[in-house]
Formats: sequence, C-alpha cells, structure tokens
Amino acid sequence: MNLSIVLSTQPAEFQAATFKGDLEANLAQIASLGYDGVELAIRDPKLFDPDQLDSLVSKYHLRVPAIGTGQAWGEEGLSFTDPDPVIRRAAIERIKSHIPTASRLGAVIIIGLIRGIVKPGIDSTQAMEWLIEALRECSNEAGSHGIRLALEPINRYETTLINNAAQGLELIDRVGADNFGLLLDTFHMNIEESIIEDSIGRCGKNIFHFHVADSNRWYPSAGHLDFTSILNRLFLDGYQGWVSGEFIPMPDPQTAARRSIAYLRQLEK
Ligand code: LER
Ligand code: MN
Repeated sequence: MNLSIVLSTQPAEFQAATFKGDLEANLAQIASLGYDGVELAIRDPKLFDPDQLDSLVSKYHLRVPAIGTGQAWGEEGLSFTDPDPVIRRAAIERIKSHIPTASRLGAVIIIGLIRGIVKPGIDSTQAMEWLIEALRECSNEAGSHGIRLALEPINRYETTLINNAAQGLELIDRVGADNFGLLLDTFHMNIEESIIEDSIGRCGKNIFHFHVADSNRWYPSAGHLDFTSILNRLFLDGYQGWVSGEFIPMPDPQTAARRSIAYLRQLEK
C-alpha cells in the first residue's frame, strides 16, 4: 500500500492538513516516519518555486500522488459555482494553473471545495450546469497533459454540491471525460454513505485517490471505523492508487502521523 499524508505548502485555515509550516522540515519528518509520499495542498502554484519543490521532494525520496486545491476556496473564495462569472473564470484558471506542477510530479489534481456551494438565491440546476462546464474545460486541458482530476464528495456540513458517492458517479457520467474520477474520503463517507464498503464497490475504477481519517477525523484507529474491511474492499477490485492520511493533527502532528502509519502498515500483514 502506498501511503502519503497531507502537507500544506502555505499557512491554511483547514484543520485536517496534518502538517503545516516549514516545508523542508515537514518533508524530512514525513520521510523519516516511513511515508512513501506527500499530498501537497497548494493554494496557488504562483506562490512557490517549482524547481525548489521538486528538488526537496526528491531529496527526501518522496512522491507526490495528489495536489489539493481547496484553499483557493477557503482563503480566497474562488469557486466553479459562484454567481459572479469573473470568480468562476478565476477558479477555472486556478485549476488549470496546477497542471504544470501536477505533470512534473505525476500527481492527480483534487477538486474539493473549489467546486463551491449552491449560493443563496441560485437555482441548484444552474449551479450544476456551471460545475459541469468548468469540469469539462479543466478535464479537457488536464487530459491533453496526461493529468487526471479527482472530485471529492464532501459532507453536507461543508458543501451543498456533491455530498456522496452516488452523486459523484452521476456527475462523472454527465462530465463524460475519462480522466475525471473521484476521491473518496472515509471521514465524509462515514457521514454520508449507508455502507462505506458498498459505495467503494460501486465507485470501482472511478476511484482515483483515497483519503483516510477515522470517524472523529483523528488518525485511523482513533475512532470507530473498520479500516480492515474498508481497505480490503478498496483493494479488492485492483485499486492502484494511494491511501492518503488527511486528519486533524491531534494530539500533535508527529504522533498522529506515526500512529496512522504504524496502524495502516500492520493491516497489510
Ligand atoms: C479535503 O480533502 C476535505 O476532505 C474537505 O473536508 C475540505 O474541507
Ligand atoms: Mn478529504
């Protein structure tokens, strides 16, 4: 099992980015704990030097399976479904601007909260049309560089657009691009799915990336999810992707990251 953990490349409000702060110190720490890779949360690729990032990641023998983009919503309010066309265009251009970094690192681009929410006064059919248009444009551009996009169903307390796996699958049909799939996250699934394993089975080959956190969004084994059963179901149909830790840094980042990898590695035995 290829294991990664989320690291924010800049200060962020988002709670479940386990590591934040000094990039090199964090990469060194993550590598020393035995992780194979690091999932980078990047608000804006213009804010850092791609050569420096590439050389740091290589220095610590880490791979980058995915790039998280949600901070452009969290910190700047960019979204595919904002009523203002200027904001929608900026969100599309921001996602496209991740393509060179993704292509250099071989990473999937995550579409999380940058999809937005259905804003008050906006019809949900209209929001869905904006979303589909944006996803088609971004998938098309990413596809021409061999890059995949993964949309994450996110629980109802964070967005009103695409909360569960069934809605994610319907969206995949409507977008109609081979390089557009899903990121499933056990924290959101615990809230929204009836039976997590069945939803994983229905998503099958459309799962491009996978986030793990326990029921309380602490590290796996700190809550009541059955990761033996969940991960068995994930790998049953030949999932080739990564299992990426995205949990609250409690009791502290190092302890959470260490306990998570120790627990997940022993499940492999
Ligand atoms: C991001 O991967 C995520 O899971 C969301 O909760 C972001 O708010
Ligand atoms: Mn997630």
